[in-house]
Amino acid sequence: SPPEQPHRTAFHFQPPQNWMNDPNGPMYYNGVYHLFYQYNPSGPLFAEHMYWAHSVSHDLINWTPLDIAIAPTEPFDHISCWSGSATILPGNKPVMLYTGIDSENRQVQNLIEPKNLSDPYLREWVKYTGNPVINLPDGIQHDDFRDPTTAWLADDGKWRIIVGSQKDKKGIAFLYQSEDFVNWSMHESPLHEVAGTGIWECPDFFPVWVDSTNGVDTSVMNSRVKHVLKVGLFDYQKDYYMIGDYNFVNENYVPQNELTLGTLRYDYGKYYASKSFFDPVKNRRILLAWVNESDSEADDVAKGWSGLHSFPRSIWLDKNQKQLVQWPIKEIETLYENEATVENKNLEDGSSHEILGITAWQVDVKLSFKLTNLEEAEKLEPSGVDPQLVCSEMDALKKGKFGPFGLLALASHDLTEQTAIFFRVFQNNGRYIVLMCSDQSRSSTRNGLDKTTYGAFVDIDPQQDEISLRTLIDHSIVESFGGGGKTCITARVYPTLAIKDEAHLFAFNNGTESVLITELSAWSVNKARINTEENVGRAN
Ligand code: DQQ
Repeated sequence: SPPEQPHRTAFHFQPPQNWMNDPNGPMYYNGVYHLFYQYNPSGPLFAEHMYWAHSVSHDLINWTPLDIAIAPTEPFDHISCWSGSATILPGNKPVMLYTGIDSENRQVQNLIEPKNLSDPYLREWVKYTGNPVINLPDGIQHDDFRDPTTAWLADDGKWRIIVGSQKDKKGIAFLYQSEDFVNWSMHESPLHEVAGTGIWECPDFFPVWVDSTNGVDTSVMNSRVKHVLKVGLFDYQKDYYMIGDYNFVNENYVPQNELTLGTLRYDYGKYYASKSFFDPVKNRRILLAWVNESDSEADDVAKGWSGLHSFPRSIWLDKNQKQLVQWPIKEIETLYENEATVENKNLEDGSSHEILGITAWQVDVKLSFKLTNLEEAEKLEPSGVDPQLVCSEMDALKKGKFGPFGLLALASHDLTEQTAIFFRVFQNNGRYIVLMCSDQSRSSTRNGLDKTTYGAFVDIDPQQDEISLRTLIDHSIVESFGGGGKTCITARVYPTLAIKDEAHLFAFNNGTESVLITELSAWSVNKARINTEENVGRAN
């Protein structure tokens, strides 16, 4: 029988085996969600020759694997087929742009289209014979030009895309225009560039409503939207974003926040190469990302696989218009089994409350904390403070006044193993500062794992609002959403004791001030059918 795989997941997307990284070309087309992904069919590590694997779904939860969609076969993608994006052209015609590494080792942009639009699963994809449609620009290094976005169409009839690049460590989003999707010309100035940030990977550019949590189709441009530019910083393996105003007439993008390493990230844990798409069925924008392993390459070889995707999230602009908000898509509820609830439970100094009646290693838990006596909070001057550093110096065992309080996920019965997701509340000049941490330092008795602690501030006022936390726990991934999705932290953990029935879930308070859990709900999450063999037939 095959070896036990306690760290494969139950409801997070992954292939049956081998290496996976970026989500590619997600789209909804004629009743079906499509997800492609960077895949090495020959093993569990990243390789020189990358492919696009392909899965389809009717609900974004259960996925059916199909044949490889793009393989390195032609001079324009001879070495590798890297990331790219889908665009639905007028007449309901999906196409993809992706990066090929050509036979001379240059990164170029290629076009593909479905072979047969009447195949409901779009199994076969045909490479345009005139590829590449975009060549490496002059003065750019051969390996610094990749990851075309979904295109947007303006009133002047021209499509636009951006492509990630760099020159002398200046990160660049090159802007291209086309009237026919085949002939592309570079606009004289990039959409945006920031010195010192290194190459920008997997850029994403999309509108968000200023007054609604609904999604916006990528080509919408009017005074009710702002535009998000997300870039993956290769040097840091982190996704950063800006919110700003875009005017297609002069191709001007003015972010209201400049990209700095301190802020604004989609997720302050492990979360990279994300891509969003507009879901016209439920009128929302959905965000997917690659979450890589925290164990070693030798571990990945032993497991035979590497890489997960985050659980799909809806993404929208916060009502303060200063940041985005993310929340797991509601389809997760179709996997809910039994519910456990707690109401008005006071957690005194040093106490914990075990959440019973659920499967603690496969669970979705939401809770809210109410704090009183806030004037007693410790002082913290936040400017110049690195929240991640505060979280690692003041870990889950370090007593404070308000906090640490939160959840102990994937905990062994004696808490030898635990992943602590918690808050601390400080004050400074009459305002309160909420810190959110995900502490992996005790997540496994095993050595040789990356157990970095993550942390970020949550922009909420604990005097007005309760402090909420939602965490999705799935064997080796812990995705946490603080303040209703204002601050997100994803971690990978490899417990050895806290697996299966031996995994426990607690709410805890290690601060001297007591905190009140006003409400808590937790649901066991059933296993989804994700790329499993028994699911293959379902597409036929
Ligand atoms: N992964 C792809 C590239 C992209 C990078 C290669 C981001 O296209 O820049 O697998 O993780």
